Amino acid sequence: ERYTIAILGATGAVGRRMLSTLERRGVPVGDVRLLASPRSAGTRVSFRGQELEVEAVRPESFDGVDLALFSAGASASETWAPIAVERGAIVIDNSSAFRMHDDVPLVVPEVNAHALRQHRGIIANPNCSTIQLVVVLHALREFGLEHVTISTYQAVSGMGQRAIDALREEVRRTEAGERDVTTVFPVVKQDHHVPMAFNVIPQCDIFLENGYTKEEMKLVNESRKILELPSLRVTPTAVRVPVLYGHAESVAVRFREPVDVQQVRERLANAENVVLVDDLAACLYPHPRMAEDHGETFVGRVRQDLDDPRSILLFIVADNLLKGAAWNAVQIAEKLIEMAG
Ligand code: A2P
Ligand code: 11C
Repeated sequence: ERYTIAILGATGAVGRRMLSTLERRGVPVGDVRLLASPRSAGTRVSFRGQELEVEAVRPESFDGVDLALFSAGASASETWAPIAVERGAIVIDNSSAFRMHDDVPLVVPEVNAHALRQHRGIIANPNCSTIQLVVVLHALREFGLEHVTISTYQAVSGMGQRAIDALREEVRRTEAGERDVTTVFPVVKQDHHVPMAFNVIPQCDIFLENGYTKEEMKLVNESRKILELPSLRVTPTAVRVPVLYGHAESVAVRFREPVDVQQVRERLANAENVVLVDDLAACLYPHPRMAEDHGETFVGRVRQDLDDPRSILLFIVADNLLKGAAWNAVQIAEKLIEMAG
């Protein structure tokens, strides 16, 4: 059997990778429909040696579609997901629109593939910084997770294609001698902009009333839902850095009992789709350029807290557009196909 697949947001940073990931993987793809806004209708994109044309999304776009992968932002998902489901498609949604809904599974296949059985047409793909965190936490859950303290170093591609272009422009203009170069950071739609080139910005997405950013609260709430640990303590700080691809995270995990660092390393070395890179003699540790174009989550700098035998420090890196978005969505599609077969 071949599946008809639609990609909404096909011209975006994640949408393009959804298509290239489908191309590389063994998903039995029949017809592919590339959908976006009227702005980019007519754009040509190649898939398995063919030129496909991007269409402006309309309700009929979803007729006959088996799986619809969405990555066009939360408001497009709110509009189009119910229509796609009504027309018979299963939606795998990369936006934040439905993630915290009780009847929507929020899935990282290595962690909670079982939740897929409960879906009612929509499955949510988690936030990028959350996915790579829970892949690693899940591997260590047998030690008793109690408290996770995390600081992120997030690539600009998390904000979409426009931010990738904007960082390159800021670098060019700064190198040309312009001062105070700003474009779209930290939030495109916000009036106040801060230079991103040669800088670090402790704001990802908008601030909420509690003084945390939306990105920080996604780390808290989505991790609890995926791990099914509603009272897990998570203390987040999300930071944007001038990196194009790959989010990094400095994480301290406190367990319920004292843990042995060697046992932690062994668990990580054997965890599904985790690569332990931790050879200090060779100065080997994960970094974003290492993770670029890979589907795995990389972890290193594994060490014991200096004073607390219950805490372990880690450095976690993954390609935010792949494991953080497109690849995780395609993994969900593969699981659904496997479950149907
Ligand atoms: P378009 O190229 O027509 O603007 P990114 O995350 O890289 O910014 O990409 C966002 C993707 O979502 C693009 O493919 C964009 O298409 C698409 N998109 C944004 N808003 C809508 C919308 N209202 N309806 C359909 N597609 C949308
Ligand atoms: C970022 N994590 O790096 C964001 C992008 O909820 O899917 C993804 C936002 C989301 O800016």
